[in-house]
Amino acid sequence: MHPRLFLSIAAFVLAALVPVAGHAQTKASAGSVEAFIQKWDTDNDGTLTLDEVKKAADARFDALDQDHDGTLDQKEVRRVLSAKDLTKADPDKDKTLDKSEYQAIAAQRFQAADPDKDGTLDKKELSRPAGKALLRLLQ
Ligand SMILES: [Ca+2]
Ligand SMILES: [Ca+2]
Ligand SMILES: [Ca+2]
Ligand SMILES: [Ca+2]
Repeated sequence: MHPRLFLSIAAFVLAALVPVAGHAQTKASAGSVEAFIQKWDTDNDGTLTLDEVKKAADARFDALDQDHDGTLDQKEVRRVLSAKDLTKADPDKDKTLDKSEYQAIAAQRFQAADPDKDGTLDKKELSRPAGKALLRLLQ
């Protein structure tokens, strides 16, 4: 095969592959909800209860608490909560979140993400905006 012809075929094949890669990425983000459920669904019923979500919140809190002082200051919590959300989640106004305050927002967002009020979140509920807002606190 003529090298130039080969190169143009190679370029064509590469161009054809790019949209496929983009598609795979969209799939991966949908799959991450599934992976998250699998990770925390201790009773393996395919949905998450508030108890299961609280365990995830607990682990996330510990991971965010980089100086291990038992609270999240504004800097530590910045990646998951805006300054406005932090103020709302901080009823004692000490500008930090302790674990019970963090659990309280997770519980609030859990209720918001459960419109059918059956006490569990399935994959569909977790994929909606309210479900995603909860997931931001947990992973
Ligand atoms: Ca479950
Ligand atoms: Ca801390
Ligand atoms: Ca506080
Ligand atoms: Ca539900």
